[in-house]
Amino acid sequence: MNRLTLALGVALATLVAAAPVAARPTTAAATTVTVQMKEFKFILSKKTVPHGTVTFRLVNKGTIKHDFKIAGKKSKLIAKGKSGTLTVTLKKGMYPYLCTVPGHAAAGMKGKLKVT
Ligand SMILES: [Cu+2]
Repeated sequence: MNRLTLALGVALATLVAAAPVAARPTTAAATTVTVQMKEFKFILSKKTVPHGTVTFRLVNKGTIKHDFKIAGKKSKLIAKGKSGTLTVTLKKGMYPYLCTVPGHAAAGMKGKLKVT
């Protein structure tokens, strides 16, 4: 074994040892926020969430269909008594949310979520 082969071997061993560290997931947390929907407001279980993946668990406690839109993503319409989810990745900032059924946001189905 000459010096070059030895150096290559050491470099390879270092790479292999370093690989698991690089493959580790980021520290960004996954958060779930329960959103109660009713006429005409949203009640969120959290008003502030850490940045990262946020799953909104949407529960319609009202009597008509509602949806939930945040950060350009919109859930399907959720019927009375039904639930659904919407998952988004959020960076730091303030994110307005609303129900896109005509008239609902104006009636109160809107708000802002703070992402830290
Ligand atoms: Cu609505």
